Amino acid sequence: AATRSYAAVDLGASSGRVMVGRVGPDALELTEAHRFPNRPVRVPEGLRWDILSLYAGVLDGLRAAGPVDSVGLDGWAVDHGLLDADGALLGNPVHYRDARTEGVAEKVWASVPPEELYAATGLQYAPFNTLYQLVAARSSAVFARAERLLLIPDLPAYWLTGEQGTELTNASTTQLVDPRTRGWSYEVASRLGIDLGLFAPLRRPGDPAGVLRPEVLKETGLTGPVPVTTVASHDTASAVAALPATGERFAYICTGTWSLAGLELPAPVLTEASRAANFADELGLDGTVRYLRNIMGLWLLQECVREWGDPDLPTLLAAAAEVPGLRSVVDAGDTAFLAPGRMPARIAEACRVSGQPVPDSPAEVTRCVLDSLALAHRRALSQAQRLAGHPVDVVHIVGGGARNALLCRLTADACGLPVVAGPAEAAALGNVLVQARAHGLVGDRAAMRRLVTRTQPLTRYEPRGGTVPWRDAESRLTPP
Ligand code: LFR
Repeated sequence: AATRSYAAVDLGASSGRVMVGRVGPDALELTEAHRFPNRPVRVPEGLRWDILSLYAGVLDGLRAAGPVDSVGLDGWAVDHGLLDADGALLGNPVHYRDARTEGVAEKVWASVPPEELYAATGLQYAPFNTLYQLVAARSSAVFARAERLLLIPDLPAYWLTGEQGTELTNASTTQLVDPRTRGWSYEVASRLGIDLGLFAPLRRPGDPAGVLRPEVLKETGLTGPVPVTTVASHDTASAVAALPATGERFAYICTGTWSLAGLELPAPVLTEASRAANFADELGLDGTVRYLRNIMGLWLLQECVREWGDPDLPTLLAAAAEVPGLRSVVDAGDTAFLAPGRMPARIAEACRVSGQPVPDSPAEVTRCVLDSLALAHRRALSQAQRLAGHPVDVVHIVGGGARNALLCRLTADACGLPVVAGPAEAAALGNVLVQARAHGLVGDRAAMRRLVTRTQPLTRYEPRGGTVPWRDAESRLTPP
């Protein structure tokens, strides 16, 4: 039977990649065409993304991919580029870890109290939500010239096609979308003086997004027409779309720089208890709700490893597996760990302040980080089930952390639930599958997931040892 090829551009906080997915009635095969580093750059005005180097990586990747039936783009959320009246980029996009949003939330809350903001948008408090970034930028010189705002994956999509749009799943991370109507929250925007006309029209996964421009074809050696298809452009939404899940009683953890832990729901949870627990109602494929919490994720380890001069990771993880578990834990949901730098010292300090043994060697610090992540996964998933009234029997771990056996095993133990780990490239797979579906090659969301389950290697971890030690460890941390 016929197979088709789709290029998935997947932009992550530490690397970007162009993957080629071959899809047939009973086949799904992903190969890497090109991977390139994403290195944020600190300049005097702050922390910035090198978006042009990422775009060069996208073009290199499309050249390496060769002939494809369509291209889709996904990437990290909340960040954006500003364009002037001629459609030219105004400076480098600001990194969500930049300090410009410090103290901004309090200003916003003076106009729209946090309770009202949550009831209207269902988004968790995070200092970097696009809303706070826009309020922080409002009086800057660049902002005065801005006529258009494009979210990160929509920006290279514009450069490839000449067409502008705002993809809905990613728009739901701006805190300017109402998760009930799945449209803009005009009231929140107007009360904060944010002009929604800055955003290009909304488009949904599956919508056509233009064709590669003639110059792009020339530069990549591709033969046109090559359509660009809108996918679930928030990387986490793409990853959730490709979960190897059956039925409804599942939870997921998308692991990478972040851990996004939660549930897929038919409708948002907007209760005050949910706000107090800081859960987000982000939008997923087909109008689903990704009810989840942001946990610091492997960022904690990446930053330690950077500080230690990049030791061999498998060796470090093997040593961490030998360290006695749960000696010290930190709150891996704490935004105190958001900014880069001095991570081992900050972790040690958090242990000291909470009266626990201070981890010393890299193996001990690594164990503390992985125990803390597993504990945060446990806490998020048990709260999500309770707040949504949606019990689960299994936890899917996808993304880079699915390759980290120790993290998967500890998460199974902490949650007291079986963990199914994989696929690691879930975001790229979700990107490919939404393109394939738009072109009639796969059926509905359930059929997409069945195809992932049948074709991708998965590893199952059964919980061991009971959850009592985890409950005890939890009591050492202050409640969220
Ligand atoms: C993961 C992710 C998260 C989002 C964070 C910042 O890559 O997209 O979902 O909260 O990055 O954009």
